[in-house]
Amino acid sequence: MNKINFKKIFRKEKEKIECTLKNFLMLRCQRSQPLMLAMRYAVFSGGKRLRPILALLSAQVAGKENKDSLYCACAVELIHSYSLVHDDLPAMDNDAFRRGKLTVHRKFSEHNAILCGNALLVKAFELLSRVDKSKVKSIFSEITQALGVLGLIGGQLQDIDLSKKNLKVNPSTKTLLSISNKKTASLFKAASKMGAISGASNKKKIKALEEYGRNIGLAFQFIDDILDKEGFYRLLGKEKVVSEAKNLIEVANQKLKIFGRKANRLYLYSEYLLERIN
Ligand code: GRG
Repeated sequence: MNKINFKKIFRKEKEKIECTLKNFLMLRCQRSQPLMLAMRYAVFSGGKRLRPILALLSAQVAGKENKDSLYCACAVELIHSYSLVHDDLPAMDNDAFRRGKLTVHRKFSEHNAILCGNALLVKAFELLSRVDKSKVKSIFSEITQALGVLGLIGGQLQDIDLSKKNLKVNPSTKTLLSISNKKTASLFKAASKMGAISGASNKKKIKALEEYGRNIGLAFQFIDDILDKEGFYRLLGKEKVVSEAKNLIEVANQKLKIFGRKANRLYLYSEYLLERIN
């Protein structure tokens, strides 16, 4: 499979995700209310959809993609969108722009942004509640772990504490790793594991894809830091961070060995992430 094919695959997966999200966020009766507009603005403003694509590819590699895979993929993207809306708030990063556009609180006001984030999280769980009875429990368990104090919420708090202290001290690699594992890698890990659970019931396959997601998620953060000249980039310098990202991607790819050629799409996904810095 070559790069052109992968672009095609990527586009196809993205279309499925856009279509499901659009249908799901078409709240007919209240279409023009500021809250609904804010929710759609948050979700449809040019995100790359990396996490839901990972969920769908994981389902395909583990076994077979189905309706549940799409629910998991879209729920993860709604949660990602929620986390960005709240991350931008004045009490957090206080950002005016995201993806080149005004942040949700700047465009729709702060209270709408807070409620928009909350509503997106609730919507994500509404989608997940549609998953088949036999899988819904393990999927809920995975996503709640990823979001809790040992995941996104804990990582966000650690990050805020750090930025307050940062004027005086530089973070250690250990602290940055802990934040990145919680804030970023945990949602990638949840995406690949939930996708895998939706597509198969073989524990070994699910574990391998969970490990792939965790490593690729951390690699994504290293790469993001290089692009933004922040975090690991500032701490370790470009050369070291590129080399660490490559190592992590290598480790992630090793986890795919058990799938043989069926994992080709995920090898290309790994390559795609790395290409962002080339
Ligand atoms: C979700 C329960 C819950 C709590 C939220 C606010 C918060 C707690 C966490 C913040 C997490 C955060 C902002 C992590 C940053 C991760 C990151 C590098 C995002 C950028 O990802 P891309 O490049 O984004 O995939 P696009 O724009 O493509 O969607």
